[in-house]
Amino acid sequence: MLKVYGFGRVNKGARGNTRDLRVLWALEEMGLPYEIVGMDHPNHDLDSASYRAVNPFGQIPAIDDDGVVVTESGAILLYLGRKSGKLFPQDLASEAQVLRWSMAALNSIEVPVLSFWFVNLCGGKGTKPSEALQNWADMRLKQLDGWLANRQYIATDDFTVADILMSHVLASAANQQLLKTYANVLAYQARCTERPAWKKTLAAYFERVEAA
Ligand SMILES: N[C@@H](CCC(=O)N[C@@H](CS)C(=O)NCC(=O)O)C(=O)O
Repeated sequence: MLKVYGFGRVNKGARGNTRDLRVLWALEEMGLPYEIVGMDHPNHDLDSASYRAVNPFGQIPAIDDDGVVVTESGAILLYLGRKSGKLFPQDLASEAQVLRWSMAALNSIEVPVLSFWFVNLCGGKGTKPSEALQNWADMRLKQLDGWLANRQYIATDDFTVADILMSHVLASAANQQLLKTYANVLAYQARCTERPAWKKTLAAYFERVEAA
């Protein structure tokens, strides 16, 4: 049985925003069976030698699919898409678009959004570095808004794993009030998160994961 290492207990600020949700959402969409290994973050479960053997970075998420260990949410989703044949196109040209937009989500968008969040968290709010990071994130989001003007989904005409990655990264941007003016991004984000599989995944997560 496919094992998903996700949070069982996590600090209340992170609860509902963690990257194991990307994997759980994909599995729900794909209808693949799995079991969750719930990790207690405040109890330092991620620092244990046994978990470091799974993920040397000591981070969530990770999967163990009958001995195939994969970490990094993007790599996991691409693996699951390939394995299930769902949310992942079969032709090379469309597959290239899914790879392209998965990378864009985790690199071109997540890096500035996360950097802005981190600098502010470390006391940098209102400083020049914070302002510069906000401008960087804003530039990428504006460009993304243009791309989404006539598109339902980010990579192909259908919903793919790239949409799970992009819409989850955009949720962090929304939490930092970075999305306000971008109508196409907002409509896209709503389109993705209105999906029953996302709602079911989030409800089950809140039922299961304890706040610390
Ligand atoms: N690049 C990784 C980042 C994973 C990551 O940052 N995970 C966070 C939770 S969302 C984590 O495990 N944080 C705990 C820690 O670093 O101690 C991915 O996309 O999977």
